[in-house]
Amino acid sequence: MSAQTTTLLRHVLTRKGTLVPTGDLALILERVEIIGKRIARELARSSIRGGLGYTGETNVQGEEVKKLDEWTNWVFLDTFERGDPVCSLISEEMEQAEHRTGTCGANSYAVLYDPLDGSSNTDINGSLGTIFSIRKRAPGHGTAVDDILKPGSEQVAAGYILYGPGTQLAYTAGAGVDIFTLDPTIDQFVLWRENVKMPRRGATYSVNQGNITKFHPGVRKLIDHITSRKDKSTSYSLRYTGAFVADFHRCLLEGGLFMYPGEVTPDGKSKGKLRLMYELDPMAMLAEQAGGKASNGRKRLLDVVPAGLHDRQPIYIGSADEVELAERMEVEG
Ligand code: AFP
Repeated sequence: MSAQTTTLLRHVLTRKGTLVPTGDLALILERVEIIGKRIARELARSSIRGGLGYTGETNVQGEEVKKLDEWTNWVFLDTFERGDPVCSLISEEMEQAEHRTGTCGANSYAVLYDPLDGSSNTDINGSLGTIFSIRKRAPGHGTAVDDILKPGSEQVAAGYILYGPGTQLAYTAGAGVDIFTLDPTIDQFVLWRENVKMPRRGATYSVNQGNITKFHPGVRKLIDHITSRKDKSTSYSLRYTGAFVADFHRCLLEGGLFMYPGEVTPDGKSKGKLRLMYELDPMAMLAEQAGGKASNGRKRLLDVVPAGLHDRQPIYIGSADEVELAERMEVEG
């Protein structure tokens, strides 16, 4: 370990201007860090440990559950068993919140999370992620979670862990975005980039273009526009991994646009796939903290008020220029 190495904990303890008091943030991120290490280690060997494939169950979203979805969700519950100052765990994989009632005091937090994002990639050794969002619980609220059903602008911290060739953790607590790389030789997340800024314009776009016939005409116009640029300086390349974390990570570092538009249903309404509170709000906070933007096509995502914990929304996220372009094209009808 070099004398210059800054571990995640050291960094959190010295970071100024965060929305979460340093002590609380350190306690929460120390747990998230353990979760990241546990999951990274298991993913690396899951193919030879019988960890791939489905459980045979469906989750609250009506999707088939993979063994790793179930296991990673359990890792959160287990690691936050003595959660102080985290009192509530709210997961994409669970219908109801789980509470650590002993710790639901005046100064407590909820962690909302997608334990394994991009789970279609598990069986092909593709990139995967974990997304987390931290919200302050309102004083006096025990197990009712209506205090959590607030816009994403109420988040006090958010981040993700990307399991790629290397494992990286990005987070913001309202004072910029910092990225750490897991150094396996010392089993520590080490600071890699501080106060990351997303370029104002990027050269890639990410979308499941196979769904194009289901999108609103505005989205098709946007894709036509993006794919019709002829000169190298204004044209775009398509990049899509099937894992939001991996695609967003590219946008964060190099700029560009990630979108998951609403699909127009037979009644003419458009519906997003990605989950507002577990996936979109945390990434929107990171994007804005890095100078980028996040929209549902009509308004700033962080202003959208959820009606329920498992709400979905369309998303256009990334460089400010591309997100503004999407909004101008009236992508959501
Ligand atoms: P899971 O987390 O349920 O695996 O879903 C992945 C995801 O929410 C997001 O990570 C991807 O960008 C998107 O769905 C992929 O969806 P499509 O397969 O429909 O393109």
